[in-house]
Amino acid sequence: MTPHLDSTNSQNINLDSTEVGISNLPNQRYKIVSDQGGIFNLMVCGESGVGKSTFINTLFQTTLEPLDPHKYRNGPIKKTVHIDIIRAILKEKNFKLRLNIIDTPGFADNINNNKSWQPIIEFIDEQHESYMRQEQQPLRDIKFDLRIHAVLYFIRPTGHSLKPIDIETMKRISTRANLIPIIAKSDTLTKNELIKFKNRIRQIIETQQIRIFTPPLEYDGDLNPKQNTNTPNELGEDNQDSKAPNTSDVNAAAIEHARQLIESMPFAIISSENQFQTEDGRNIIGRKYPWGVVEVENDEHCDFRKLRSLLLRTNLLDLILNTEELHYEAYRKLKLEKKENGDENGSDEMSKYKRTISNNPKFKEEEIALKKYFTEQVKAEEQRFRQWEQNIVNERVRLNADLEDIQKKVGKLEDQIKALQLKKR
Ligand SMILES: Nc1nc2c(ncn2[C@@H]2O[C@H](COP(=O)(O)OP(=O)(O)OP(=O)(O)O)[C@@H](O)[C@H]2O)c(=O)[nH]1
Ligand SMILES: [Mg+2]
Repeated sequence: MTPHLDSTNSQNINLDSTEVGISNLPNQRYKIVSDQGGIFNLMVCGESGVGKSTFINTLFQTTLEPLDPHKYRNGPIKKTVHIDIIRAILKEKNFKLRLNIIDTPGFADNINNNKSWQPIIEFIDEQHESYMRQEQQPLRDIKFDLRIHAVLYFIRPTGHSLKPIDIETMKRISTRANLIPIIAKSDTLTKNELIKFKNRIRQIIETQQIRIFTPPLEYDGDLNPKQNTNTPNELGEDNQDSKAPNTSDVNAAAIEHARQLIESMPFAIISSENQFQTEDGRNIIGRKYPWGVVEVENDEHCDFRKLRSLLLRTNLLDLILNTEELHYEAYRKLKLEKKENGDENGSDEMSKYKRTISNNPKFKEEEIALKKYFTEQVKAEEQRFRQWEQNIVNERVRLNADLEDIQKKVGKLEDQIKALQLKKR
C-alpha cells in the first residue's frame, strides 16, 4: 500500500527568496535530520471546495500538482475519499526539506458520510505500520517515511458550529497525529462572527476532549542562541538581521510566540493564488472585493502568518518529534501489546466475538436502521435550524421596515413642529 518515494518525481521549490525559515531546522536539534535533509509530511483534510489546494499553493507560493499516479482508494467506502500525494523539495540556503503533501479530496462529500474518516485514519495507521516494519528489518534501513507529522483540518466557515462528522473525524485523527484545526475562508465571516465561531469551536474541542497540537510553552537548554537565532521578529516573520541574543531572551521570545499561537487557535485562514497592488502601492497576496481587499499576510485580517510560522519555522521540529515520540510510540506500543495478547493472530476470544457480531446480518440491519434514523434526525434538525434562521431574517427585514416608517413619521412631525413654530413667530 505504501507508495515508493521517488525524489526525481518531485517539484523543486527554491525558498531562498522568501526565507520561510526551514534552514533553521538542522540547527535546532541535529538528530532528526540526515545529510539528505529533513522530511515533512503534511496532510490536509476537509470538505470538498473548502480551500485545501488553494491554501497549499498559498503556503508555498507556487502551484503544486499531484505528480504521483498513486491514489489511495481503499476501504468499504470506495468512490468517496481518495488520497493524493504531492511531493516537493523545499530548498532554503543549503538546507533541503523533502515535503509530502497528502491531500484528501472527496472527504465528507456524500449525504451519508458515515465512516468517511476511515480511509484517512487507515492511511495514518498504515504509515506507522510501514515504518515499524522497516525498523524491524535486520538492517533497519528506512526507505520511506510517510508518517504524518501534521493534519490540517479545514472547518467550513458556517459561523454556526462543528458538524458531527467534523467532531468524529477530528477525535480519531487527534489520537494518531498532530491535529491542527483551521477555519477556512475566514474572509466570508465578519469579525464578530469569527470571534464567536472560534470560541464555539474551542468549547467543542474542550468538551469533546479532542487533543489538538499546541506549541510547547517551555524550551529546554537545547536552544543555542549562537546557532539558532529565532528572535521574536524572525519567529514572527521576515527579519533576518541576527545579532545573537542571550538564551533567556530567546526562550522568553519563543514562549511568547507560542502563547500567541495557542491563543489564535483554531487559526482563521484566508488563501489566495492572486497577487496585486494595493492603493498605497504595496504588492500583496489577497482577495479583492467590491468593498475592499483582504490580505493573506496581514495579521489584522487572518492568522495565515501564524500558521505558516508554526508549520515551517518555529514548530516544525516539535511536530516531527511529537510524531516520533508520542504518536508513533503509542502505535508501536499498542501493536506490541496486541501481539503479546494474541489479538493480531485472531486467537483472542473477544475479537472473535466482535467479528461474529459485526458479520451478523441481524445486527447489520439494526445498525443500518439506526444510522438512517440518525441521519434523518440530523437532517430534520438542520431543516429546523434553517427555518429558524429564515424567520430571524424575515423578522429583521420587518423590523427594519417598521423602523424606516417610524423614522419617516418622526421626520414629518419634526417638519410640522418647525412649521408651527414659524407660524407662531
Ligand atoms: N473567499 C475565499 N475563497 C477561497 C479561499 N480559499 C480558496 N477559496 C476558493 O474556494 C474554491 C475552492 O478551493 P480549492 O482550494 O479548490 O478547494 P479544495 O478544498 O482543494 O477542494 P477539493 O480539491 O475539491 O476537495 C476556489 O474557487 C478558491 O478560489 C479563501 O480563503 N477565501
Ligand atoms: Mg483540492
